Amino acid sequence: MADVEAALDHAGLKNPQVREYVRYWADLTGAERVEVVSAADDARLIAEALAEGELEPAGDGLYYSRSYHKDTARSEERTIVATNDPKDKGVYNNWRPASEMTPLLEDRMRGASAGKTMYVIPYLMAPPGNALEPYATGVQLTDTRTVVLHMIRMSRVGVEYVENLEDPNQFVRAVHVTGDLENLGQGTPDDERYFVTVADERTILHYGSSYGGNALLGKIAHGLRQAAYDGWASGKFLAEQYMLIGIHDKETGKDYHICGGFPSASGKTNLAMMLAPDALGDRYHVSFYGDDIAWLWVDETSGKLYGMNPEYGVFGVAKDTNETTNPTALASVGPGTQAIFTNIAYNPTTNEVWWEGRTPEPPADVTGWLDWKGNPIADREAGDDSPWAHPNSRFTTTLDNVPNIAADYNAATGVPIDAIIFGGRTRDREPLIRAITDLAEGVYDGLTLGAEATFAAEGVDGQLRYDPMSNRPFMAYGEGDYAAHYLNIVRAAKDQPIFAHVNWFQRDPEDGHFLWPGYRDNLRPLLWLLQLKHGEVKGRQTPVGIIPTEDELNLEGVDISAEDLQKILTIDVDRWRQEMGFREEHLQQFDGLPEEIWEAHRRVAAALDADES
Ligand code: GTP
Ligand code: SPV
Ligand code: MN
Repeated sequence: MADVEAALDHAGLKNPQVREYVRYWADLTGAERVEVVSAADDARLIAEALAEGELEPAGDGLYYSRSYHKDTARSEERTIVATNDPKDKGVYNNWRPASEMTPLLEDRMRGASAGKTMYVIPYLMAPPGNALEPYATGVQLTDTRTVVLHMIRMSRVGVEYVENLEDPNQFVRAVHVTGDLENLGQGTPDDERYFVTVADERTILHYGSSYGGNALLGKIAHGLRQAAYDGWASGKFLAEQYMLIGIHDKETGKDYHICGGFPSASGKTNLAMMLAPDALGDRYHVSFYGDDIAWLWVDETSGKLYGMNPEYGVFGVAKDTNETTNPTALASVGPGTQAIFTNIAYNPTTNEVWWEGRTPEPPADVTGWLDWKGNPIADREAGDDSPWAHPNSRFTTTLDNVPNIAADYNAATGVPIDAIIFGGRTRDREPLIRAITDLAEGVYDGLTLGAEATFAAEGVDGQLRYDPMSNRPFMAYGEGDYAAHYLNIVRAAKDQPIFAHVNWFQRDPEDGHFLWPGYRDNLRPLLWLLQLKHGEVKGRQTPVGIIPTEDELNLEGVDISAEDLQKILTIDVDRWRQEMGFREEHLQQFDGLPEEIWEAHRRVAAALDADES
């Protein structure tokens, strides 16, 4: 058995509550060794992972990893938010009683780390000194070295984060046990996996995966699910699957901040890394604060709505990332960045990597190339055109590597929020942008976000479904309470943010091409939104919000046909009337939805009925 005390002493970890927690789980999982890690251990851990074949070299200071082939995305079905209070049951949180889940997970984890090292990862999900720091400390335990390497890139890791806590017990206990991946029955009726957050005990118990949001517990389980629950229980903040960007206007010297939610694999990272289009680059600069999570609160001194990114890195979708779509992402995983690629195609002879959309065609000479499962491309049968990279393959890099990282991203204060946007992959109905100035209508719009699900979750790709606030997979308590809490937090702010719904993914029904070029050009509708907020443009009022007129939108240098443009700036009223019926059914599932949300729904429905255009 591991000498836990010696390992903790060696690391100088003194917090008695953390020590007791580590002792308990080392004993239960039967780990052979215990090792406390800090970010400074990265180089040594990388060397060990390379020596063990857990990582492979992918160029100067770059690494490649492959996950088990049935372990490549989050599992929504196996994810549960448990508490001790049945009133916390919602529609999407898969609520179960804590008293049922804790013993079940302990059974799965008992002895499951025999022969392995249990790594202890003290982490902080906040810029140091932030007002929400008391909710941001955690200690992840994991039996997988590559998980440690990802955590070091995605969060602030070090023993110092758990020493000198005001309350030594106020840290999230985040236990990750991988299990025997080849024998877990993933996706079958005998699925052994469980990804549980026991929210009112601030304990996370994840068993059966070493991939992404199933395994990097600081990120999704703490940063979104646990924090959403804490934010509600304390009445102090929101934790949302939002990107967060700054827009600097060099002409006026003003800075704006926009945050917003798109469902998984629907464009948050790309928007946050956006370069201004060439025609607008002299005037505007976009800076990156966060690409996946934002915590929002009302700042005590200014009374304004503030936001910050609790993460320290990017776990970004590789597919379609290239010099045109996202040069910033490529630079952030360039030579020397210590980035890790997962489940893309790899050539061990040349150490090159490739994914769909990296170049228009895959490498012509297939010699040495392996697909994401490790199978040689050269051995493929004729006609096998399955992707070389998994569609949910990703890159992992720290914020310091992102070329457009905001100068003040690490500041304790966070940034004031001017606008909140929602969007998703919606092939029809949703125009390029529609602005909403009323708080309840904005929250209503978020709650009725409908989009195509993506490969970021197992088995749902392409399904049209509602994804409230892009938080469906991360809901931690009842949706009615969630809506009320959201309204309360934002309403308390002195300057109200403007809301908007955006859509980069409308398609031509005939040939399927995207009507809007997207990527860098997405800055244009956002600039319009800020102008609208400041009364510089008026737009056109429709039953579902304010839409830009063609001449209000700066389209200098955009490649779009007049017909496509007209389409993305128009509302299909009949289609929207039909949508209202679906929305009503969707909202009816939620207990205790605030009356204000229903009123917003009825207002929009009545406006659509009255519309004669
Ligand atoms: P998660 O990390 O899963 O939460 O995803 P995300 O919302 O950060 O998604 P990301 O920005 O990584 O984008 C996912 C996919 O959408 C990538 O394949 C992008 O290339 C593609 N994408 C992003 N923005 C646009 C856009 O404006 N237009 C089009 N057509 N595709 C886009
Ligand atoms: C998502 O799926 O929304 C992600 C990636 O951001 S994961 O960390 O796998 O959840
Ligand atoms: Mn995400």
